[in-house]
Amino acid sequence: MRLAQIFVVVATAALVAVPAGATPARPADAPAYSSIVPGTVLVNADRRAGESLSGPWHYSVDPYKDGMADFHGKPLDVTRGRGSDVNVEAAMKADPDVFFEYDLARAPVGPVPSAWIAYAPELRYYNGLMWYQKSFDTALIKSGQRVFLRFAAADYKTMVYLNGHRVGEHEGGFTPFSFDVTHLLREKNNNLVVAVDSTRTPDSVPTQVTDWETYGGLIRDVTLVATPETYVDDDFIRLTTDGLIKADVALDGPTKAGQAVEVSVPALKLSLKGTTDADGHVSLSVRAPKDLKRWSPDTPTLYDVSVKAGSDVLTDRIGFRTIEVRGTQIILNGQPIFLRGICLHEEEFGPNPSRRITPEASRALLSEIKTGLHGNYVRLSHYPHSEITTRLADEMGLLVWSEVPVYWAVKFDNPDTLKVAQRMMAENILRDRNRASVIIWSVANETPISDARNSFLTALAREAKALDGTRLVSAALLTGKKTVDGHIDITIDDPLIPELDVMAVNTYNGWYGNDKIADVPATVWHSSFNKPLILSEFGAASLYGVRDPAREGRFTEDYQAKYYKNTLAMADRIPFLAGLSPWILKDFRSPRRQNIWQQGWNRKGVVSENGERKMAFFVLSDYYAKMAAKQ
Ligand code: GCB
Repeated sequence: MRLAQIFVVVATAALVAVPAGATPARPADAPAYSSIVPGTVLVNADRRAGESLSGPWHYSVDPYKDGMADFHGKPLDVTRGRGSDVNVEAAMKADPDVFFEYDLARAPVGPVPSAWIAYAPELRYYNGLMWYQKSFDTALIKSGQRVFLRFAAADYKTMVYLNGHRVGEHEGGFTPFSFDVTHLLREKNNNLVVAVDSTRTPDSVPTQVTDWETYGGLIRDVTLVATPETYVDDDFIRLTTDGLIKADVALDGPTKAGQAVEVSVPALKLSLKGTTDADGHVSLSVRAPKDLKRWSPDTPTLYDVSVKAGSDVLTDRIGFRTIEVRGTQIILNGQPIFLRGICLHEEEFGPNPSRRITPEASRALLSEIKTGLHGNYVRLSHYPHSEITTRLADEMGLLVWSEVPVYWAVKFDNPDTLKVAQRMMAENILRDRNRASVIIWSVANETPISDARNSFLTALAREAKALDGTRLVSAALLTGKKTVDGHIDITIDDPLIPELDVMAVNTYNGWYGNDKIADVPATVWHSSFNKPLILSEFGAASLYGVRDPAREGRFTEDYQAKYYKNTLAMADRIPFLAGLSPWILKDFRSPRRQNIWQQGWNRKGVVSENGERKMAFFVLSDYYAKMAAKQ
């Protein structure tokens, strides 16, 4: 893969008010997606100097989107309304004739990051537009320094106004975005207004119907990130299968061309040096030293790495490992590995989650997989999870499947929907390409086959490869089934498979459909592709503590445990199987699930929402422990 393919970016006016630099020329062979890759990557932003804007923010509901349009629906200039720099209280005191229908700086207060559903009982089911406001001082204004306003994620559409100026907007609920606000900041009393609209539409990604809670709001950290004027905007540092450590670096700023760059790994006595081209890019490589300790789940070695360019020094902790497929096997560092995993939604333990993923919350979830289940792998479904989680997976030694929310029936025939999905995928890959834990980029989940879907997903799969040729590409697929000679017979034949490195199938025989749970172990699987298969989902629901050993009825722990035993027995008979991620670690909120056992929760967790282990947990844990002992 060539750096030029990655970094051909356009700082579109829609995205940044103060463009991040001149637009580099687009080489003739650059793929068509390049124009929608965001202008500012700000790689590794969570390790840069800056100031946190997390903490208490004012919030104000706007279900009729009054701040966006007048009473006849004519669009409003928001910088003259809620996005203005007016102090409502002072203005009304100063002039008795003046009035406003809003007062963001005196609206109620809630914590950021957090979904707003936890702010007040009446917001529990609120989906729509929410205005946020925060006043802050900053010590970051210095000559020769740039300051970016970064959102680690906001769900779903975000419009940003600073000190009465429109800064930009972003669509997509799970990936980071940044704006250069150097020229808009003042030292005292900055007025930051952010409108977040959680409304899903038929054209959004995902659409209105999913099987999880829409956690609207500023769900991840908001920060001011400081960099020198010319800074390292992107780097991609990895071990390749031909034994090289490669580093691609892209600078942004007025002196990005002809700049000396040095990538060092002091513990390995490695120093890669070069000079950037006219676009601010440089590609470096060196043979990996013999004493390199490869990252793996058993030995999650991370090295301190620094990237120096001019006055910028960006540090990271990076693991080096290779991942590839050989026939029906997944190969980590040259050795076959079976993925002992489980799926995970981004939802913390507890009775009232609000997608508040702190390092402690993430560690609690991942520890249950790594230590509790003896796992080596997690499927972060169904959208990019917090960078806190992928960094922790690096540190703890868990392989990761990372996914974009092209879920069920998105508008495959809408080119704008494809652009949204492409941007999300690019933002996700550019954020996490340096995480050794991430081995699979997934482009979709359970999508209905059609020509439009096939070409939409083909475009995504090819882009994932173009952005990162070192990882595997997959998608969670569905299959048909037949009954042949009294057994369930499944053939994997999705037309997308030629585009994928790894086949993945969600299968629920014994839970959904008419098949008897007793017939599941004898299921025969066929594949005409010489590729590895992951069972990316299987699962059954139970309410923790509900037992029925005699009948083993639905929604009891006994049923779920039996389902796990039988499905794992089926898995044992699939010769091309390379991994498992049953559905799912923890019971999670889903408004679709409303029977007496569920009441707004999908109960397919092997632990309850509070972390109590169900019988199925122990079935899986024993199975993985035995497998780990053999590997
Ligand atoms: C699936 C979906 C997942 C659902 C799960 C279920 O196949 O991929 O998002 O939550 O089934 O519980 O039915």
